Amino acid sequence: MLEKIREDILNYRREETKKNVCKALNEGLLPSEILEKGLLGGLKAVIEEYNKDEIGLPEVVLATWTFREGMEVLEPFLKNLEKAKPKGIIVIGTVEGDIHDLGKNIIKTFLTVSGYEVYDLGVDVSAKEFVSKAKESNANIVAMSALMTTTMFNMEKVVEALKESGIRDKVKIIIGGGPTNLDFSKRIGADGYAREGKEAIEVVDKLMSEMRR
Ligand code: B12
Repeated sequence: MLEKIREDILNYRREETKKNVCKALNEGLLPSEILEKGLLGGLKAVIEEYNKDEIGLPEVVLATWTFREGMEVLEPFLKNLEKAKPKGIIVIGTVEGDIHDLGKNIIKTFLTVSGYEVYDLGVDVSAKEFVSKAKESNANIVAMSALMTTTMFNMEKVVEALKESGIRDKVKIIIGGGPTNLDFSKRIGADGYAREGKEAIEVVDKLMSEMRR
């Protein structure tokens, strides 16, 4: 069944994806397994095809729509795993000028499933919006995504805006996305960086425990 879902994404079969995610859930497969081996497995294979120039951006868009429809079916089941008091509050978004959100949405899902309350500001989020939501929600963590070399520098604007608003010492900042790395996170004054979902949970857990000290 997981292989079928992977194939559905690779062939942009939206209805089949939804049906097969339901079937997999009915068969008792773990939601986390359906996410990692089925939906994400398919998406990663599509990105590989794109990187090898075997398909173009329109096909990637079709695959991302298919992935999203599968996620819509799966997400409530992932969330049901964790109902306890949240481990912390996170504000997440893709920075200004950037509309890539697949990676950000995956990180949001991982953090939600691991027990955090996550407020998603969406894409093309200004520094002002990050600051105002962080204040309003009493956030512990601000998480930013950027997929382009042209937009990654807007992350630094958010760090500066958090400083100017006086709440920099109340929040930890984690960043991620294609062109970013640990060095860059340090250079712009963020507190952490992660390459993917599991690592993001580890880094955020560590930042939370540093804050409690
Ligand atoms: C899919 C895609 C699109 C889709 C986006 C759909 C969507 N809803 O997101 C569409 C077709 C809309 C698109 C548009 C554009 N794109 Co585009 N796109 C891609 C592509 C092929 C894949 C990105 C992706 O979704 N990967 C899959 C996800 C799951 O991985 P990810 O995003 O990397 O996320 C993981 C990690 O990075 C990390 N992570 C991500 N965010 C965060 C946040 C935190 C806090 C943490 C801890 C971790 C983390 O964890 C994630 C999960 O593992 C990349 C090429 C590539 N190979 O990456 C180009 C790419 C990013 N796009 C690019 C470009 C140029 C564009 C356009 C300008 C194209 C155009 N000419 O119009 C527009 C951008 C418009 C804008 N203003 O943003 C360039 C950027 C080049 C650069 N300057 O750096 C790339 C690199 C392609 C290329 N080689 O030229 N794109």
